[in-house]
Amino acid sequence: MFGDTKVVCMGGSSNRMKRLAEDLVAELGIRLPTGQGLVNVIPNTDRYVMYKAGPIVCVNHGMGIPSISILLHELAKLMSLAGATGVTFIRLGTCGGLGIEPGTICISTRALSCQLQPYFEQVLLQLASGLNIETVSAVTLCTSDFYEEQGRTDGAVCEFSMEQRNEFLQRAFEAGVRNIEMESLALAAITHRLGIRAACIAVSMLDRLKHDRLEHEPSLLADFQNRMLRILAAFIKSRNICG
Ligand code: R2B
Ligand code: URA
Repeated sequence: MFGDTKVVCMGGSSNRMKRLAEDLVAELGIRLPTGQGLVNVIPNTDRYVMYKAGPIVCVNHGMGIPSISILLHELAKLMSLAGATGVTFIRLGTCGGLGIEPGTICISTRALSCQLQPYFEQVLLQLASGLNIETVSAVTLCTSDFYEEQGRTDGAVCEFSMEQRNEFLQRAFEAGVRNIEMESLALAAITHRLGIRAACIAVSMLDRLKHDRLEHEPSLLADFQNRMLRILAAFIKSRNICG
C-alpha cells in the first residue's frame, strides 16, 4: 500500500492534515480508489491520522520534538518495509516570526536549538517566488517549549525579565533566525541520519519582535495556511510524480 509513496507531508493537527489531503486531491487532480474516497488509513490508533492520496501521504505529528521524533521513526520504518524509494518528507507547520510580516512563509535553511546551536538546503524558495508569495529562506529556531524557551513572558511561569526576553530574541535574529517552532531540529537530524530528503516550511503567525500572542482572524489564518498548500502543490507538480 505504501510502496509507491514519494512525498510524506506532516503537520501538527489531524484536521489540518485531512484538509491538506483533500486540497491536494483537488489541486493535483489525484484519482482515489473507487468506492473508498479519502479515509484515515490507521483508524485503530488515535495517536495520529494518516491519509494517502496517490503517491502522497499526509500525517499529523502532534506538538514538539518528542512527538515528531516518534512519528519520524515509525514513518521511516514504514517506508523502508514498504520498499518506497526516493521519498521526501515535508513538514508544513506554523511558527512565530522574527522581524517578518505575519503570513510570511518560512523555508528553513538550518534548524538551531535554543542554545542557538546548529543544520540544512532546498528548491522550495524558487517555486514560492514564482507564485508571488512572501517567503524567506532562513534559519529556524527549534525549542521544546512554547513559552519560556521561545522567550515568552506570558506562560504560567516566567523566570526572566522583558529586557532578557528582548535580548534573547535579538541575539537569535542576529544569528540569522527568522522563525521559531518546535519540530525542525528533530526533522533535520533524524532524516539526515537516515539519508531521507526533507524540507521544513512553516507559516509565520506573528512577529515575535513585536508580540507574544497570536491574535489573527481565523479567515486570515486560513489564507496564511493556503500559501503553503500552493508552494507544496507547485513542488509536487515540478516533480511529475502524480502521473
Ligand atoms: C508550531 O505551533 C505548535 C505550538 O503551538 C508547534 O507544533 C509548532 O512548531
Ligand atoms: N508556533 C510556535 O512554536 N511559536 C509561535 O510563536 C507560533 C507558532
